[in-house]
Amino acid sequence: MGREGRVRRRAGRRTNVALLVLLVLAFATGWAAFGTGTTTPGWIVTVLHGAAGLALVLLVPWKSLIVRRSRAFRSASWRAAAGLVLGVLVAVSLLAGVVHVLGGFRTYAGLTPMQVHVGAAVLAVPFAVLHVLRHPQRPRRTDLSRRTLLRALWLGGGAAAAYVAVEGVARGLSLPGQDRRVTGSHEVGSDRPEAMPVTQWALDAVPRVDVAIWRLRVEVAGRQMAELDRDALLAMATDEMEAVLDCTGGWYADQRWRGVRLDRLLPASLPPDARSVVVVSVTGYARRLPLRDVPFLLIATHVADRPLSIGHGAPARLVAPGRRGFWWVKWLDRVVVDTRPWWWQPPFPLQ
Ligand code: HEM
Ligand SMILES: Nc1nc2c(c(=O)[nH]1)N[C@H]1C(S)=C(S)[C@@H](COP(=O)(O)O)O[C@H]1N2
Ligand SMILES: [Mo]
Repeated sequence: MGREGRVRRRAGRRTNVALLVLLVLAFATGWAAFGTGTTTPGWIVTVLHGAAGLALVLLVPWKSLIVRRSRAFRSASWRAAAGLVLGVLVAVSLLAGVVHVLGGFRTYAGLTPMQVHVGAAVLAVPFAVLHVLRHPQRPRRTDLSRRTLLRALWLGGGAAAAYVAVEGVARGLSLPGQDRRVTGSHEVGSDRPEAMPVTQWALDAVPRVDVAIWRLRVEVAGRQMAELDRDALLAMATDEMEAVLDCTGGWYADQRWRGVRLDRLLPASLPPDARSVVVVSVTGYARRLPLRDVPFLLIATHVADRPLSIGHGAPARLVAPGRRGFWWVKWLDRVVVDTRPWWWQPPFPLQ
């Protein structure tokens, strides 16, 4: 291999490594953005996510050189096909991300851009793993040169410029994107709960609840402390709070909720080793929250002064101000205080 070939190989390796770093960063910050409002601070994660994702586009000219020179690509082997699928999935995800940002919360042929965005990204994972295993890029000491650092800075600058450009398009054309929250969500149905989407996390479905036999049970350290039927709960439902329901599906709504503050249903003094509270739905869907959240939690029976609809969680749902929608458990069955830490659960629901 001549000098020219070596230089080309090195340039190719750097492009591939940069692409991999950006992909991993985009994937990780995407999930972190889903936690925003609970475990990650404000806009940093979503901006980093958008910039990392958009930076992929800047590397397309270099990547297409590598692809055109590749032997697998020239001989049209199945390995090239797998690489192509990866490229297409990443492109679809990226495009859907931008459509979500600019176009707002709506469906196209039954799917929201956010569903396509996350779906394509998750589908891309096995192809990305396969691709990296097939084409390992061994780092060389020369990769850590000043010139590489300079190129990384250029890429970072380009990513920032691309992000600002998308924001500029949103503002310049007054697209929905200009008003989205730091989580990336668009406003839908504030103060009009009937216009608010009915959303389940993944596999859950709106259940049938027979209010005549429905009870809300409260347990502390294995002992049942209270059991309320709907009338008993309604008689206590005098606490109000305004809170934003922000779904990772890409929309949010600001509502006035009414119900019973959770701390009114719990004994005044809890066991000293109590650490968390599990909020369980009649469907089995559940989230565990730290005990320090209790003073802010509402067991809601009403929204915008009207009883909750079944879709929105009747007879009662959790309102967890500041937390993303997937914590707002609907169709409550029981509330259980125990000694496990709140993080003793998958970071996102599985149901
Ligand atoms: C292949 C991996 C991914 C790529 C390349 C990617 C890329 C992008 C891009 C380019 C945008 C538009 C950014 C903008 O214009 O401001 C975006 C937005 C977004 N993505 Fe991803 N993404 C990926 C995976 C994910 C995953 C796995 C999630 C969540 C689990 C996610 C959640 C989001 C969210 C919430 C937004 C909206 C952010 C905002 O409005 O600023 N992404 N993504
Ligand atoms: N039991 C149960 N509660 C749930 C969910 C679910 O799938 N099952 N989805 C959560 C999610 S992801 C969101 S965004 C909100 C949506 O509330 P809404 O349907 O009233 O808009 O409910 C939360 N509570
Ligand atoms: Mo959600």
